[in-house]
Amino acid sequence: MENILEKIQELKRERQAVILAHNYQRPEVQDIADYVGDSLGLSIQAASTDAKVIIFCGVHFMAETAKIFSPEKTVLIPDPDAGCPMADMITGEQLRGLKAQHPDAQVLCYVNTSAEVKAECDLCCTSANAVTMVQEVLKDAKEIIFAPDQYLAAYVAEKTGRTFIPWHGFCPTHAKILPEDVEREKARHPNAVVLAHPECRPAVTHLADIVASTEGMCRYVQETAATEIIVGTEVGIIHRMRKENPGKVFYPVSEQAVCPNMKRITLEKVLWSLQDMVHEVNPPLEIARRAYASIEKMLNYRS
Ligand code: CIZ
Ligand code: SF4
Repeated sequence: MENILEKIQELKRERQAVILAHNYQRPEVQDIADYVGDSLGLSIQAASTDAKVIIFCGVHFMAETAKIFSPEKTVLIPDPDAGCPMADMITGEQLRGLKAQHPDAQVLCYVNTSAEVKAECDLCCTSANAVTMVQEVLKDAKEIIFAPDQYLAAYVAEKTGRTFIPWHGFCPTHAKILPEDVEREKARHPNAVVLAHPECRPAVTHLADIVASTEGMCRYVQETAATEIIVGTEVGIIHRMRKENPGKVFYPVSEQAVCPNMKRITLEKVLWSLQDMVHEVNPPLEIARRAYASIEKMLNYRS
């Protein structure tokens, strides 16, 4: 163990690399990272460093976003098969088909999409700013296509009173969280506050005290007076919450909420990635340029 950690640090210096870990990464991967956070925050943070190489410990679309923000840096993902099933539920071609059916609609896409899909959108949003984007940037839009997450779309529709032309994507990990899980944990821990991610089913978010993005959750748990918290998102985030809040107790709402793609990234793969300079993520320049245009419009509305 000691050995692999030392090797990673040594190679990181040699390559002038920065290591980013998403909030859902394995504890030991989070612990070697320079920054831990959500996909947009990490991509923005990495762009502001003078590193030559970014090692993105997360899923493919996140590494693409990092490359879109840092075209001059080499972006590597330690496992090229770490994809996001939700992002893969819509392709550029499918979105072009939907746009052809609704030529007057504005197209809002969640960050959990490929660069190719972002390039087809008018506007991108995160789970932290989706409500604001609809209320402010799209307030005059007559029709809005919202892809790919049907549950995030349902949550934003409830909050804003707007309806969307939906796409039927979802996150298989968050879909595993059921209302009975929330009821069970609430009964076990009656004083705990319940957090849920908006990728959860509406039947789950309706039972939560707070619905928030991963960064919103991390901020909330630091600020709240509550000392017991039931966490309704991917279990990996609990490592960071425990580290940042040693006096508080965290319970996963469901042990089933594990993203197998996030867990594909291991310390060994981080080491090999640095050693062999693999696996590069580099969307075509024209796609990256158009994807950036849809991301850029949300940068003033980050949370
Ligand atoms: O963009 C991210 O990092 C995701 C997918 C989740 C979140 O709520 O931060
Ligand atoms: Fe995709 Fe869900 Fe995994 Fe996030 S937790 S990367 S949305 S499958």
